[in-house]
Amino acid sequence: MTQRIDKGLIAEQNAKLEANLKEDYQALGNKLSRDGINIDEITAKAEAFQIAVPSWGTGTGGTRFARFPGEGEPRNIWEKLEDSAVINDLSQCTERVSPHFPWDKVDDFSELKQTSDSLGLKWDSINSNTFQDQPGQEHSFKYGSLSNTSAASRDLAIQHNLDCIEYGKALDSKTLTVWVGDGSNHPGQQHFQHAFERYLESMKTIYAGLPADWELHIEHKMFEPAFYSTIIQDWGSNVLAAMELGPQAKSLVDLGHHAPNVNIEMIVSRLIQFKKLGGFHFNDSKYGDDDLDSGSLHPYQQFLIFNELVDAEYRNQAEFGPNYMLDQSHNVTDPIESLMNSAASVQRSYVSALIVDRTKLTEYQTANDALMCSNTLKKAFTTDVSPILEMARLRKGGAIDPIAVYRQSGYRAQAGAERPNTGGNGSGIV
Ligand code: LRH
Ligand code: MN
Ligand code: MN
Repeated sequence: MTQRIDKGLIAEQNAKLEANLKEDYQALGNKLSRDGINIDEITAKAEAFQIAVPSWGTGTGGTRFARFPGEGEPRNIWEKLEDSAVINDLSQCTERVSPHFPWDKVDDFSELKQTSDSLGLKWDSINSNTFQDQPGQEHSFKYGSLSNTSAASRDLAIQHNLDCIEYGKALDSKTLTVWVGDGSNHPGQQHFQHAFERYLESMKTIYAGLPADWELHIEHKMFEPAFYSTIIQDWGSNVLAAMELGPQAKSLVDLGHHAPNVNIEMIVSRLIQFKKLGGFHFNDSKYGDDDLDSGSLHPYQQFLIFNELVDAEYRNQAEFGPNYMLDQSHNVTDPIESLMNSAASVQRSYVSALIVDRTKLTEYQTANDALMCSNTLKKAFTTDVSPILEMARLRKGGAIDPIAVYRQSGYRAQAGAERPNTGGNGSGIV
Protein backbone atom coordinates (compact mmCIF):
# COMPACT_ATOMS: atom_id res chain seq x y z
CA MET A 1 0.00 0.00 0.00
CA THR A 2 1.23 3.47 -0.88
CA GLN A 3 2.70 5.32 2.10
CA ARG A 4 0.33 7.97 3.34
CA ILE A 5 1.36 11.42 4.54
CA ASP A 6 3.58 11.22 7.60
CA LYS A 7 2.00 12.88 10.64
CA GLY A 8 5.45 14.14 11.63
CA LEU A 9 5.73 16.02 8.35
CA ILE A 10 2.33 17.67 8.89
CA ALA A 11 3.37 18.73 12.40
CA GLU A 12 6.75 20.02 11.20
CA GLN A 13 5.18 22.10 8.41
CA ASN A 14 2.41 23.38 10.71
CA ALA A 15 4.98 24.46 13.28
CA LYS A 16 6.48 26.86 10.72
CA LEU A 17 3.12 28.55 10.10
CA GLU A 18 1.45 28.38 13.48
CA ALA A 19 2.69 31.64 15.03
CA ASN A 20 1.49 33.70 12.05
CA LEU A 21 -1.80 31.84 11.96
CA LYS A 22 -2.42 32.59 15.63
CA GLU A 23 -1.83 36.29 14.99
CA ASP A 24 -4.14 36.34 11.96
CA TYR A 25 -6.78 34.34 13.82
CA GLN A 26 -6.66 36.76 16.74
CA ALA A 27 -6.99 39.75 14.41
CA LEU A 28 -9.95 38.21 12.57
CA GLY A 29 -11.49 37.21 15.90
CA ASN A 30 -11.29 40.84 17.08
CA LYS A 31 -12.83 42.09 13.85
CA LEU A 32 -15.70 39.57 13.99
CA SER A 33 -16.36 40.19 17.68
CA ARG A 34 -17.10 43.84 16.87
CA ASP A 35 -20.10 42.44 14.97
CA GLY A 36 -21.03 40.12 17.83
CA ILE A 37 -19.57 37.00 16.23
CA ASN A 38 -17.57 34.52 18.28
CA ILE A 39 -14.82 33.20 16.01
CA ASP A 40 -14.44 29.92 17.89
CA GLU A 41 -18.10 29.09 17.29
CA ILE A 42 -17.58 29.60 13.57
CA THR A 43 -14.38 27.53 13.64
CA ALA A 44 -16.23 24.69 15.39
CA LYS A 45 -18.77 24.71 12.54
CA ALA A 46 -15.96 24.73 9.99
CA GLU A 47 -14.48 21.71 11.78
CA ALA A 48 -17.79 19.86 11.48
CA PHE A 49 -18.12 20.61 7.75
CA GLN A 50 -17.77 17.61 5.43
CA ILE A 51 -17.77 17.28 1.66
CA ALA A 52 -17.40 13.97 -0.16
CA VAL A 53 -14.81 13.20 -2.81
CA PRO A 54 -15.95 11.40 -5.99
CA SER A 55 -13.95 8.23 -6.57
CA TRP A 56 -13.64 9.14 -10.27
CA GLY A 57 -12.21 12.57 -9.45
CA THR A 58 -8.97 11.12 -8.12
CA GLY A 59 -7.93 10.11 -11.64
CA THR A 60 -7.06 12.56 -14.39
CA GLY A 61 -10.12 13.43 -16.43
CA GLY A 62 -10.30 14.21 -20.10
CA THR A 63 -12.59 15.31 -22.85
CA ARG A 64 -14.07 13.33 -25.69
CA PHE A 65 -11.06 14.46 -27.73
CA ALA A 66 -8.19 13.34 -25.54
CA ARG A 67 -7.00 12.44 -22.12
CA PHE A 68 -3.50 13.10 -20.86
CA PRO A 69 -2.86 10.64 -18.02
CA GLY A 70 -1.10 11.99 -14.96
CA GLU A 71 1.73 10.43 -13.01
CA GLY A 72 0.80 7.65 -10.61
CA GLU A 73 -2.93 7.76 -11.23
CA PRO A 74 -5.02 5.34 -9.20
CA ARG A 75 -5.81 2.24 -11.22
CA ASN A 76 -8.63 0.86 -9.14
CA ILE A 77 -10.93 1.71 -6.25
CA TRP A 78 -8.35 0.68 -3.65
CA GLU A 79 -5.81 3.14 -5.00
CA LYS A 80 -8.53 5.78 -5.29
CA LEU A 81 -9.20 5.21 -1.61
CA GLU A 82 -5.53 5.70 -0.77
CA ASP A 83 -5.55 9.05 -2.57
CA SER A 84 -8.82 9.99 -0.88
CA ALA A 85 -7.24 9.22 2.48
CA VAL A 86 -4.38 11.59 1.68
CA ILE A 87 -6.87 14.33 0.80
CA ASN A 88 -8.72 13.78 4.08
CA ASP A 89 -5.55 13.51 6.18
CA LEU A 90 -4.48 16.96 5.00
CA SER A 91 -7.86 18.68 4.56
CA GLN A 92 -9.79 17.09 7.42
CA CYS A 93 -13.16 17.72 5.77
CA THR A 94 -13.43 14.91 3.21
CA GLU A 95 -13.99 11.72 5.18
CA ARG A 96 -16.50 10.39 2.65
CA VAL A 97 -15.94 8.88 -0.79
CA SER A 98 -18.69 8.53 -3.38
CA PRO A 99 -18.26 5.46 -5.61
CA HIS A 100 -19.47 4.96 -9.18
CA PHE A 101 -20.54 1.51 -10.40
CA PRO A 102 -19.45 -0.31 -12.44
CA TRP A 103 -16.50 2.09 -12.97
CA ASP A 104 -15.34 0.99 -9.53
CA LYS A 105 -14.82 -2.73 -9.93
CA VAL A 106 -15.34 -4.60 -6.68
CA ASP A 107 -15.45 -8.36 -6.08
CA ASP A 108 -15.54 -8.32 -2.31
CA PHE A 109 -17.45 -5.46 -0.71
CA SER A 110 -16.64 -6.49 2.85
CA GLU A 111 -12.93 -6.30 2.01
CA LEU A 112 -13.49 -2.83 0.53
CA LYS A 113 -15.36 -1.74 3.65
CA GLN A 114 -12.50 -2.99 5.83
CA THR A 115 -10.01 -1.07 3.73
CA SER A 116 -12.02 2.16 3.94
CA ASP A 117 -12.43 1.68 7.70
CA SER A 118 -8.69 1.23 8.09
CA LEU A 119 -8.10 4.48 6.19
CA GLY A 120 -10.62 6.39 8.31
CA LEU A 121 -12.98 6.82 5.36
CA LYS A 122 -16.73 6.34 4.98
CA TRP A 123 -18.93 5.94 1.92
CA ASP A 124 -21.16 8.63 0.54
CA SER A 125 -23.86 8.30 -2.10
CA ILE A 126 -23.68 5.39 -4.55
CA ASN A 127 -23.71 6.53 -8.19
CA SER A 128 -25.23 4.18 -10.72
CA ASN A 129 -24.21 4.17 -14.36
CA THR A 130 -26.67 3.35 -17.12
CA PHE A 131 -25.32 5.94 -19.51
CA GLN A 132 -23.02 3.54 -21.33
CA ASP A 133 -23.01 -0.11 -22.28
CA GLN A 134 -20.70 -2.49 -20.47
CA PRO A 135 -18.74 -5.10 -22.47
CA GLY A 136 -21.05 -7.91 -23.57
CA GLN A 137 -24.20 -6.14 -22.40
CA GLU A 138 -27.23 -7.92 -23.83
CA HIS A 139 -29.68 -5.01 -24.11
CA SER A 140 -28.20 -1.67 -25.09
CA PHE A 141 -28.63 1.75 -23.50
CA LYS A 142 -27.96 3.44 -26.84
CA TYR A 143 -31.55 4.72 -26.95
CA GLY A 144 -31.86 5.27 -23.23
CA SER A 145 -31.91 3.26 -20.05
CA LEU A 146 -34.73 3.83 -17.56
CA SER A 147 -36.88 5.38 -20.31
CA ASN A 148 -35.90 3.09 -23.18
CA THR A 149 -38.74 1.96 -25.43
CA SER A 150 -37.42 -1.59 -24.92
CA ALA A 151 -38.59 -3.21 -21.68
CA ALA A 152 -35.51 -5.46 -21.67
CA SER A 153 -33.15 -2.44 -21.61
CA ARG A 154 -35.26 -0.77 -18.93
CA ASP A 155 -35.21 -3.91 -16.79
CA LEU A 156 -31.43 -4.09 -17.06
CA ALA A 157 -31.13 -0.46 -15.94
CA ILE A 158 -33.55 -1.02 -13.05
CA GLN A 159 -31.66 -4.11 -11.94
CA HIS A 160 -28.34 -2.24 -11.99
CA ASN A 161 -29.78 0.40 -9.66
CA LEU A 162 -31.17 -2.29 -7.35
CA ASP A 163 -27.71 -3.91 -7.34
CA CYS A 164 -26.21 -0.52 -6.45
CA ILE A 165 -28.48 -0.39 -3.39
CA GLU A 166 -27.08 -3.78 -2.32
CA TYR A 167 -23.50 -2.55 -2.80
CA GLY A 168 -24.38 0.51 -0.77
CA LYS A 169 -25.78 -1.59 2.07
CA ALA A 170 -22.48 -3.46 2.26
CA LEU A 171 -20.61 -0.14 2.42
CA ASP A 172 -23.01 1.47 4.89
CA SER A 173 -24.08 4.14 2.44
CA LYS A 174 -27.56 5.61 2.72
CA THR A 175 -28.10 7.20 -0.68
CA LEU A 176 -28.43 6.22 -4.30
CA THR A 177 -27.83 8.94 -6.88
CA VAL A 178 -29.37 8.39 -10.29
CA TRP A 179 -28.26 10.40 -13.27
CA VAL A 180 -29.27 9.13 -16.70
CA GLY A 181 -28.25 10.47 -20.09
CA ASP A 182 -31.59 9.42 -21.64
CA GLY A 183 -32.94 11.83 -24.20
CA SER A 184 -32.95 12.48 -27.91
CA ASN A 185 -30.86 14.12 -30.60
CA HIS A 186 -33.57 14.92 -33.15
CA PRO A 187 -36.85 16.78 -32.87
CA GLY A 188 -39.64 14.22 -33.00
CA GLN A 189 -37.31 11.34 -32.14
CA GLN A 190 -38.96 10.80 -28.80
CA HIS A 191 -42.47 11.22 -27.45
CA PHE A 192 -41.69 13.45 -24.45
CA GLN A 193 -44.60 12.38 -22.29
CA HIS A 194 -44.36 8.64 -22.96
CA ALA A 195 -40.62 8.69 -22.35
CA PHE A 196 -41.11 10.45 -19.01
CA GLU A 197 -43.85 7.97 -18.09
CA ARG A 198 -41.49 5.07 -18.78
CA TYR A 199 -38.75 6.76 -16.72
CA LEU A 200 -41.13 7.25 -13.79
CA GLU A 201 -42.33 3.65 -13.94
CA SER A 202 -38.72 2.42 -13.81
CA MET A 203 -37.86 4.79 -10.97
CA LYS A 204 -40.88 3.58 -8.99
CA THR A 205 -39.45 0.05 -9.01
CA ILE A 206 -36.06 1.36 -7.84
CA TYR A 207 -37.74 3.49 -5.16
CA ALA A 208 -39.61 0.41 -3.92
CA GLY A 209 -36.23 -1.28 -3.38
CA LEU A 210 -34.90 1.49 -1.12
CA PRO A 211 -34.36 0.69 2.54
CA ALA A 212 -36.46 2.91 4.82
CA ASP A 213 -33.48 5.01 5.96
CA TRP A 214 -32.16 5.66 2.45
CA GLU A 215 -32.72 8.53 0.05
CA LEU A 216 -32.90 8.42 -3.72
CA HIS A 217 -31.28 11.47 -5.31
CA ILE A 218 -32.20 12.47 -8.83
CA GLU A 219 -29.63 14.52 -10.74
CA HIS A 220 -30.76 16.75 -13.59
CA LYS A 221 -28.65 17.93 -16.49
CA MET A 222 -29.70 20.05 -19.42
CA PHE A 223 -27.74 18.34 -22.17
CA GLU A 224 -25.09 15.75 -23.01
CA PRO A 225 -24.99 12.99 -24.09
CA ALA A 226 -28.40 13.84 -25.59
CA PHE A 227 -28.20 17.16 -27.42
CA TYR A 228 -31.80 17.93 -28.33
CA SER A 229 -33.80 16.79 -25.30
CA THR A 230 -32.90 15.17 -22.01
CA ILE A 231 -35.39 13.35 -19.85
CA ILE A 232 -34.50 15.06 -16.56
CA GLN A 233 -33.21 18.24 -18.14
CA ASP A 234 -33.78 20.71 -15.32
CA TRP A 235 -34.91 21.09 -11.73
CA GLY A 236 -38.54 21.23 -12.89
CA SER A 237 -38.58 17.71 -14.29
CA ASN A 238 -36.37 16.68 -11.41
CA VAL A 239 -38.67 17.86 -8.66
CA LEU A 240 -41.75 16.54 -10.50
CA ALA A 241 -40.15 13.09 -10.54
CA ALA A 242 -39.11 13.37 -6.89
CA MET A 243 -42.64 14.43 -5.89
CA GLU A 244 -44.17 11.61 -7.89
CA LEU A 245 -41.92 9.03 -6.24
CA GLY A 246 -42.31 9.99 -2.59
CA PRO A 247 -40.57 11.57 0.40
CA GLN A 248 -37.38 9.51 0.12
CA ALA A 249 -36.78 10.90 -3.37
CA LYS A 250 -35.03 14.25 -3.56
CA SER A 251 -33.34 16.43 -6.14
CA LEU A 252 -29.60 16.77 -6.53
CA VAL A 253 -28.05 19.95 -7.88
CA ASP A 254 -24.87 19.64 -9.93
CA LEU A 255 -23.66 23.19 -10.44
CA GLY A 256 -22.51 22.53 -14.00
CA HIS A 257 -25.83 21.18 -15.22
CA HIS A 258 -27.79 24.36 -15.85
CA ALA A 259 -28.25 26.79 -18.68
CA PRO A 260 -25.85 29.75 -18.50
CA ASN A 261 -27.00 32.52 -16.12
CA VAL A 262 -29.58 30.36 -14.36
CA ASN A 263 -30.12 31.51 -10.78
CA ILE A 264 -28.97 28.32 -9.04
CA GLU A 265 -29.25 29.73 -5.52
CA MET A 266 -32.92 30.37 -6.13
CA ILE A 267 -33.43 26.77 -7.27
CA VAL A 268 -31.74 25.73 -4.04
CA SER A 269 -34.13 27.89 -2.03
CA ARG A 270 -37.18 26.39 -3.74
CA LEU A 271 -35.97 22.84 -3.14
CA ILE A 272 -35.27 23.62 0.51
CA GLN A 273 -38.75 25.10 0.93
CA PHE A 274 -40.42 21.95 -0.36
CA LYS A 275 -38.08 19.54 1.48
CA LYS A 276 -36.71 18.24 -1.77
CA LEU A 277 -33.05 19.25 -1.64
CA GLY A 278 -31.08 16.00 -1.58
CA GLY A 279 -27.58 17.12 -2.29
CA PHE A 280 -24.99 18.81 -4.45
CA HIS A 281 -22.28 18.03 -6.92
CA PHE A 282 -19.97 21.01 -6.63
CA ASN A 283 -17.87 22.18 -9.54
CA ASP A 284 -17.58 25.32 -11.62
CA SER A 285 -18.21 26.03 -15.25
CA LYS A 286 -18.08 28.76 -17.86
CA TYR A 287 -19.86 27.11 -20.78
CA GLY A 288 -21.66 23.92 -19.82
CA ASP A 289 -20.77 20.85 -17.83
CA ASP A 290 -17.12 21.88 -17.74
CA ASP A 291 -16.45 20.26 -14.34
CA LEU A 292 -13.88 22.93 -13.44
CA ASP A 293 -12.60 23.25 -9.88
CA SER A 294 -15.23 24.48 -7.42
CA GLY A 295 -15.15 28.21 -6.88
CA SER A 296 -12.44 28.76 -9.49
CA LEU A 297 -14.68 30.97 -11.66
CA HIS A 298 -17.77 31.91 -9.70
CA PRO A 299 -16.94 32.02 -6.01
CA TYR A 300 -19.72 34.57 -5.38
CA GLN A 301 -22.32 32.22 -6.84
CA GLN A 302 -21.01 29.45 -4.59
CA PHE A 303 -21.25 31.81 -1.61
CA LEU A 304 -24.83 32.78 -2.55
CA ILE A 305 -25.79 29.10 -2.64
CA PHE A 306 -24.35 28.69 0.85
CA ASN A 307 -26.17 31.81 1.92
CA GLU A 308 -29.40 29.89 1.21
CA LEU A 309 -28.12 26.77 2.93
CA VAL A 310 -26.99 28.60 6.05
CA ASP A 311 -30.26 30.53 6.09
CA ALA A 312 -32.09 27.17 6.23
CA GLU A 313 -29.75 26.02 9.02
CA TYR A 314 -30.36 29.30 10.87
CA ARG A 315 -34.15 28.91 10.57
CA ASN A 316 -33.96 25.23 11.64
CA GLN A 317 -35.71 24.29 8.42
CA ALA A 318 -37.39 20.89 8.77
CA GLU A 319 -35.97 17.86 6.95
CA PHE A 320 -32.90 19.73 5.84
CA GLY A 321 -29.48 18.08 5.53
CA PRO A 322 -28.21 17.85 1.97
CA ASN A 323 -25.20 15.76 0.97
CA TYR A 324 -22.24 17.79 -0.22
CA MET A 325 -19.96 16.31 -2.80
CA LEU A 326 -17.42 17.43 -5.39
CA ASP A 327 -17.91 16.31 -8.98
CA GLN A 328 -15.06 17.67 -11.06
CA SER A 329 -12.74 16.60 -13.82
CA HIS A 330 -9.07 17.48 -13.48
CA ASN A 331 -7.36 17.64 -16.82
CA VAL A 332 -4.28 19.76 -16.16
CA THR A 333 -3.77 19.63 -12.39
CA ASP A 334 -2.86 16.92 -9.93
CA PRO A 335 -6.33 15.63 -8.93
CA ILE A 336 -5.33 15.39 -5.26
CA GLU A 337 -4.34 19.06 -5.24
CA SER A 338 -7.51 20.14 -7.06
CA LEU A 339 -9.73 18.15 -4.73
CA MET A 340 -8.04 19.59 -1.62
CA ASN A 341 -8.29 23.11 -3.01
CA SER A 342 -11.92 22.63 -4.02
CA ALA A 343 -13.00 21.12 -0.71
CA ALA A 344 -11.50 24.17 1.02
CA SER A 345 -13.18 26.49 -1.48
CA VAL A 346 -16.62 25.03 -0.70
CA GLN A 347 -15.85 25.10 3.02
CA ARG A 348 -14.88 28.76 2.61
CA SER A 349 -18.27 29.55 1.05
CA TYR A 350 -19.94 27.86 4.01
CA VAL A 351 -17.89 29.81 6.56
CA SER A 352 -18.41 33.11 4.72
CA ALA A 353 -22.15 32.50 4.72
CA LEU A 354 -22.00 31.81 8.48
CA ILE A 355 -20.76 35.34 9.14
CA VAL A 356 -23.57 37.07 7.23
CA ASP A 357 -25.41 39.36 9.65
CA ARG A 358 -28.84 37.77 9.21
CA THR A 359 -30.62 40.11 11.59
CA LYS A 360 -29.47 43.12 9.62
CA LEU A 361 -30.18 41.40 6.32
CA THR A 362 -33.78 40.74 7.39
CA GLU A 363 -34.15 44.37 8.49
CA TYR A 364 -32.82 45.67 5.19
CA GLN A 365 -35.03 43.22 3.25
CA THR A 366 -38.10 44.37 5.19
CA ALA A 367 -37.23 48.00 4.52
CA ASN A 368 -36.60 47.23 0.84
CA ASP A 369 -33.09 48.65 1.20
CA ALA A 370 -31.66 46.77 -1.76
CA LEU A 371 -28.24 48.39 -1.62
CA MET A 372 -27.66 47.53 2.03
CA CYS A 373 -28.98 43.98 1.50
CA SER A 374 -26.36 43.52 -1.17
CA ASN A 375 -23.67 45.18 0.94
CA THR A 376 -24.47 42.93 3.90
CA LEU A 377 -23.80 39.87 1.77
CA LYS A 378 -20.72 41.45 0.17
CA LYS A 379 -19.29 42.29 3.58
CA ALA A 380 -19.31 38.63 4.56
CA PHE A 381 -18.07 37.49 1.16
CA THR A 382 -15.12 39.90 1.11
CA THR A 383 -14.01 39.12 4.66
CA ASP A 384 -11.00 36.83 4.38
CA VAL A 385 -11.94 33.80 6.49
CA SER A 386 -8.73 31.88 5.68
CA PRO A 387 -7.56 31.90 9.31
CA ILE A 388 -10.77 30.08 10.32
CA LEU A 389 -10.25 27.39 7.68
CA GLU A 390 -6.59 27.01 8.62
CA MET A 391 -7.35 26.86 12.34
CA ALA A 392 -10.08 24.26 11.74
CA ARG A 393 -7.57 22.04 9.92
CA LEU A 394 -4.89 22.57 12.56
CA ARG A 395 -7.27 21.72 15.41
CA LYS A 396 -8.31 18.50 13.67
CA GLY A 397 -4.75 17.36 12.99
CA GLY A 398 -4.69 18.41 9.33
CA ALA A 399 -2.36 20.75 7.51
CA ILE A 400 -2.50 24.52 7.75
CA ASP A 401 -1.31 24.52 4.12
CA PRO A 402 -2.39 21.19 2.59
CA ILE A 403 -0.90 21.79 -0.86
CA ALA A 404 2.52 22.68 0.55
CA VAL A 405 2.66 19.58 2.77
CA TYR A 406 1.43 17.38 -0.06
CA ARG A 407 4.15 18.68 -2.39
CA GLN A 408 6.76 18.31 0.32
CA SER A 409 5.68 14.71 0.96
CA GLY A 410 6.63 13.42 -2.48
CA TYR A 411 3.44 11.30 -2.49
CA ARG A 412 2.81 11.72 -6.21
CA ALA A 413 6.29 10.66 -7.27
CA GLN A 414 6.04 7.65 -4.99
CA ALA A 415 2.63 6.77 -6.46
CA GLY A 416 4.23 7.10 -9.91
CA ALA A 417 6.82 4.50 -8.99
CA GLU A 418 4.25 2.14 -7.48
CA ARG A 419 1.51 2.48 -10.08
CA PRO A 420 3.10 2.04 -13.49
CA ASN A 421 1.31 1.64 -16.83
CA THR A 422 -1.76 3.72 -16.21
CA GLY A 423 -4.16 3.00 -19.02
CA GLY A 424 -7.13 4.95 -17.69
CA ASN A 425 -8.68 6.38 -14.61
CA GLY A 426 -11.38 3.76 -14.36
CA SER A 427 -13.99 6.44 -14.84
CA GLY A 428 -14.76 5.77 -18.45
CA ILE A 429 -14.55 9.50 -19.14
CA VAL A 430 -12.10 9.99 -21.98
C1 LRH B 1 -22.98 13.72 -15.35
C2 LRH B 1 -22.35 13.66 -13.99
C3 LRH B 1 -23.05 12.64 -13.11
C4 LRH B 1 -22.17 11.44 -13.35
C5 LRH B 1 -20.79 12.10 -13.29
C6 LRH B 1 -19.64 11.29 -13.74
O1 LRH B 1 -22.43 14.78 -16.11
O2 LRH B 1 -22.30 14.92 -13.40
O3 LRH B 1 -23.01 13.04 -11.76
O4 LRH B 1 -22.35 10.43 -12.42
O5 LRH B 1 -20.99 13.24 -14.10
MN1 MN C 1 -22.70 15.22 -11.29
MN1 MN D 1 -21.76 16.46 -14.87
